[in-house]
Amino acid sequence: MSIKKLDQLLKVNYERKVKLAVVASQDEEVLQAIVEANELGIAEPILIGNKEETRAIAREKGLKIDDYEIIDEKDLVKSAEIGVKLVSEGKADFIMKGLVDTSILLKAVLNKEWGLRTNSLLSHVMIYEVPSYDKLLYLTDGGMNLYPNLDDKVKIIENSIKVVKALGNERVNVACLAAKEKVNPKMEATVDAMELKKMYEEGYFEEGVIVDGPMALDLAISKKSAEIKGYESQIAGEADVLLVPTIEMGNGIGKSITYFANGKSAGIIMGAKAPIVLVSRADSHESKLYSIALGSIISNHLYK
Ligand code: COD
Repeated sequence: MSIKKLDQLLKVNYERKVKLAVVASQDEEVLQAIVEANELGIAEPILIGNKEETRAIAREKGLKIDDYEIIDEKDLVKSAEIGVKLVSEGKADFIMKGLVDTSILLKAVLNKEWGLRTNSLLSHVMIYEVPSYDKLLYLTDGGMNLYPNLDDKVKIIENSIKVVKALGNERVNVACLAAKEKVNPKMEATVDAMELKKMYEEGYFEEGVIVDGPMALDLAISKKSAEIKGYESQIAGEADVLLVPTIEMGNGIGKSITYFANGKSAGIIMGAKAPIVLVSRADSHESKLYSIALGSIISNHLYK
């Protein structure tokens, strides 16, 4: 099944109910999303955090968590370590951030002794459903890597391809974004995009993937704009992946989709030994649930 809308993530026939380690579970919105995900057969939680507070929130909100395993740990750094170790020891399939700073969780994930590093780069992929675009958009990396170089961008693209393919798509159109479509040596984004396109033309990326650029955002998502500007590309107006050159561009596009265009979203960190669900406090409850479902699909597909 190919996922074209985010609510389809909730209707997938999950092969197995994967185990989700939740770091710092004392968060109302996170608990709500987890309970719902569990009821839908998407993931079975193991909670790590302040047991008393977690139970109190659940009682107050009428959430049934009596059957859940809860590891009592009030210290946030230690909670992150326990969560990461549960995954590295194979006792959990993926991990989610609760009421803890992103950097605390990511530093635990990156720990050289017991973390979840691989030879790849960890990178963030955010999926957006936008009313004015008839495909899902995979924005990367607006969440983790600050100023990726060319090698990093190759790995960021590879991580995003895994997500697009896990959602049942064989073709992946990757648009390497910049501020313009002509290469300007003073604009690193344009130079890197040209190199990435060259790598694609030389057959570097896997089958079904097209990488093109540099292009501005309008050319990636609007055929009309490409026609008016006489921009020729097999993927103009039909991008799946939007590769951004900096975290600021990614963050700006993502927030614009959410706040100006009423977009829905789901996000995940790829490139580690297991998917990492990193939701922001401001994300809607729906978005948190979609992100858990995305993590579960990826666990089912890529980390069986
Ligand atoms: N993938 C694999 N290894 C990495 C990565 C990565 N993406 N980033 C760093 N590492 C490794 C480095 O090779 C090094 O060995 C170690 O981790 C520490 O690297 P530093 O010193 O560059 O990184 P830190 O510890 O200062 O911070 C790493 C973070 C992931 C926390 C940092 O990249 C970060 O703060 N990213 C932005 C998160 C953020 O604020 N997002 C905003 C929107 S939510």
